[in-house]
Amino acid sequence: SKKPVRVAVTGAAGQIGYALLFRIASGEMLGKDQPVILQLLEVPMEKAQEALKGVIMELEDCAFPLLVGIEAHSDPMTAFKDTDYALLVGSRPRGPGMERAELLSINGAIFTAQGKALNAVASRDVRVLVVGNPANTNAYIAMKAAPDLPAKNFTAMLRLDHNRAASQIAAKTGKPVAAIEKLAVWGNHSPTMYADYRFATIGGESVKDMINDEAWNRDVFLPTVGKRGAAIIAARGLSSAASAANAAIDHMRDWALGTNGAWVTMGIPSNGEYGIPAETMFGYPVTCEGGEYKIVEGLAIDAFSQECINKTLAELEGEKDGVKHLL
Ligand code: NAX
Repeated sequence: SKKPVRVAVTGAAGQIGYALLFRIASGEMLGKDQPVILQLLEVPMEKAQEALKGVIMELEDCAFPLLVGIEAHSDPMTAFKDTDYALLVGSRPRGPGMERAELLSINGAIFTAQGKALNAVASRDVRVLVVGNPANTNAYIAMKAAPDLPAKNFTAMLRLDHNRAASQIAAKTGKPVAAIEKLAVWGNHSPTMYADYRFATIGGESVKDMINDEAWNRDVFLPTVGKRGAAIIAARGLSSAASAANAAIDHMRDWALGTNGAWVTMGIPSNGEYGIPAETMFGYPVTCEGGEYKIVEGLAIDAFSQECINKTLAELEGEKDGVKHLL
């Protein structure tokens, strides 16, 4: 049988953690033959640590055959020890009346500390996914704080946007969601992201031709996908959790086990592809194979798409600017 791998999850007692940990432990992320050790991080506050204990009791009570170890931590320097995968879910969400600069600086401190800890103690090959918002900029901060680790191993979650877009297209075309190929989401995990179905196909047929409605793309599809998080908060009174956890599982599973040629979206550090400045943590269409992702290159960018990409890039550059004093 396979050697266990270490999976660190931060914010483990939160909403997304509760929807995520049981699926990692059951083998949905890394495969039904891959034993895992969970290294769970929460803030040191007693309430959070108590809640984490409760989650661990439930994990134990599932008696998952693949779950061969569970650890509770309050310090990233121990939580990330030798970890092979790190899912950075915990962050400080924007509170009422909180200024953007304040949000960026609180999270800047969290992700600088976590990046440094990964740099110091994680596996040299650790694969990192940042879910906590602002996800792209938090991933960028962690990457910059971990100079001894490969920058390409730091990623941000755009997969929820990708899955939301796929689901809207399935509803519009009346086709099964699993039949949609070659979808892309560019940019920041925020309402500025650009979900792009110009290259998408269903059964070899162009989705753009099937829909054939530019006004729907601009006035319905993009705003629906962009504002989906807010719509869920309005309906549920809480932000998306199960769908976010599901997207995190999809992101890590595809990265680790491959996509067989299928396109998925990952937030990854740019090497200048599509004119995005190097190191920008940007959503790109990728394929994965052998534990590595590869950007889908050579796609034509028309004027409308360029405008959308410029807008989401400008937002990311603004966030980057807001944290540069921390790096
Ligand atoms: P919760 O508030 O339910 O849970 C967050 C947990 O993180 C809390 O238990 C908190 O104690 C812990 N935490 C905070 N700072 C920490 C730190 N420095 N180290 C360890 N743990 C820490 O939030 P939840 O609904 O689980 O959402 C978590 C994050 O995901 C939020 O930032 C949220 O904005 C973000 N999201 C990102 C999405 C994406 O697509 N990238 C979508 C869903 C979600 O909104």
